Amino acid sequence: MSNLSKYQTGKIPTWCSGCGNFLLISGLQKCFADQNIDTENIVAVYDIGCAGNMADFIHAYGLHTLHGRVVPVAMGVKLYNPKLTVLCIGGDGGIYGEGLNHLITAARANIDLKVFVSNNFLYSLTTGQTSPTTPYQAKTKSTPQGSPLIPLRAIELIKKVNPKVFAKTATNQKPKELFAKIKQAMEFKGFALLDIETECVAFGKQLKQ
Ligand SMILES: Cc1ncc(C[n+]2csc(CCOP(=O)(O)OP(=O)(O)O)c2C)c(N)n1
Ligand code: SF4
Ligand SMILES: [Mg+2]
Repeated sequence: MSNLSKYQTGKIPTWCSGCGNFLLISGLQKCFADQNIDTENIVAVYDIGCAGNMADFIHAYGLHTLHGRVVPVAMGVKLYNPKLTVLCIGGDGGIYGEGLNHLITAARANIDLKVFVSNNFLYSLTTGQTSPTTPYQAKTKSTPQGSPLIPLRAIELIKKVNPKVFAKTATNQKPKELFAKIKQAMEFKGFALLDIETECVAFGKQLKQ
């Protein structure tokens, strides 16, 4: 078994061909392999949504939680056993929408969680409704005349909440840089949020109309 395949379940991901989540999972598995983390010491906590479906594809301990509740569940795991490497994986809808208060709480307390947000600017699993990061006036299934809201700038918000934490943006357009930032987030001692901007190939086109 190669060092990398140790972190793979062998299940074929159900994401659309070209989905940015393929790059995120590859970056995470490569980072686990480079750091040679034992699968039994990783607990990945997943939100609900396309990104959250990564639960089936990473071989480690995993908890597939409720929409927006990934951070408090992960906090509980980390506080109970601080030796574990605890990750949160989810989308912009779950982590910046229903779960935003939890994200702020974890950042304020600088809980040592690694939060990876697959930010596709939409609720994708539910077929393309507006999320907190949908660009102003962009059309979505739930805002056919354009989103009337100013998008949330999560990285700026989290930095204001606690300037000591790691909070950075990455993009799927630059895979090498993305992999480097995943590594930085994983190595950071304390709360880390990596916002990964990505295009949903199934529903993202409507944002550009
Ligand atoms: C409490 C709760 N609210 C709403 C839903 C319905 N729901 C499932 S996935 C989803 C949107 C997911 O969007 P996001 O978190 O951005 O993930 P993506 O699918 O875009 O990766 C919603 C609203 C749910 N399952 N549970
Ligand atoms: S709907 Fe979008 S986010 Fe979901 S799997 Fe397809 S491309 Fe990825
Ligand atoms: Mg989303």
